[in-house]
Amino acid sequence: MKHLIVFVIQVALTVGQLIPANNVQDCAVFGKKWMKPQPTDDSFFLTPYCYLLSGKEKDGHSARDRCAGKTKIDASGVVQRARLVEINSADENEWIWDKMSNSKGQRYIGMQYDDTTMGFGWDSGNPVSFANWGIGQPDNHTDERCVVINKKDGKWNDIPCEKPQKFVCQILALAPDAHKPSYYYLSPERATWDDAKQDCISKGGYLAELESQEEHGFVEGFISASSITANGFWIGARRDPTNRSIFRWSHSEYAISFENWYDPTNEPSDSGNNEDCVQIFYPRFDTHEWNDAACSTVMNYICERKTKPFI
Ligand SMILES: *[C@@H]1O[C@H](CO)[C@@H](O)[C@H](O)[C@H]1NC(C)=O
Ligand SMILES: *[C@@H]1O[C@H](CO)[C@@H](O)[C@H](O)[C@H]1NC(C)=O
Ligand SMILES: [Ca+2]
Ligand SMILES: [Ca+2]
Repeated sequence: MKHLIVFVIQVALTVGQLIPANNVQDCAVFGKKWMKPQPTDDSFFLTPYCYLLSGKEKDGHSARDRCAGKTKIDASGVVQRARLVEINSADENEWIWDKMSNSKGQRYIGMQYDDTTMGFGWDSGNPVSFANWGIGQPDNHTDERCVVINKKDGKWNDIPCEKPQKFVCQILALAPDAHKPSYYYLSPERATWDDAKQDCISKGGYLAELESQEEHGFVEGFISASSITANGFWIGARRDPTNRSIFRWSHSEYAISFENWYDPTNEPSDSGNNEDCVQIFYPRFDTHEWNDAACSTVMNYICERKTKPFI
């Protein structure tokens, strides 16, 4: 009987870890039309953003400006700025498309043609990790540099930016604490992913959650400047045991949205169906990109915290 109780408690804790951290603000703070995915939605997914489906039509550039004009100053004085939506997963696409069923027309998203890269890119500069073009698109049919999501099928199409359309904005909706600058710690010692996670917690932090190109770049600089010679650094991403194709940050419990895989055609490779944890490769491959590796591997790690620098 005693064993049974212990077993039940362990199951409860495991499930508890999969519940998203409740640090997304009520989207109503941005205005009454802002919304976020609800667990009751057919296409619920985890996201740190609130979304707005515009009522008005604007040309592509004005739509971008309209989103960027929607700002909010959080409690720590950081200005949050909305943007045309950046769609990073099939789940996010599905949810937005589903919300579009209540109104007419296709809608601009935050993607346009970039002459430098000669391809379509996100306004943020984030890598395009997900795309959902309709058949034969983008076709540049009549000088088409802006991108819409279709109402009919949720697919994307390039269209002329001059065309007035409705649009979708998004804004980061993490509680103010999430916008405080982070401090990082590169461990000189090596540990399994679980022990590394525990050590970060004991230091008042958590295994690093690298959530943007900007944050990643900062940490890469930190690694390059350090004298630690390591084969890799654990970070806080790990496969969700209920769906191993999803990686979650262990502290915030969000599914990762920014990702930075080493050779994305091969990684994450899940070799031996046993690669649940994520490392930054360094310096063996002279890169700071990500690889999935067995969590029992012993390596260096990176902790992050908001309160004060690690000493
Ligand atoms: C798209 O079409 C316009 C003219 O219709 C042309 O000037 C432009 O170079 C084309 N862009 C690409 C990427 O082919
Ligand atoms: C797991 O997640 C992926 C990516 O979101 C999704 O495509 C797939 O259907 C999910 N699988 C299950 C069994 O839920
Ligand atoms: Ca087109
Ligand atoms: Ca791998």
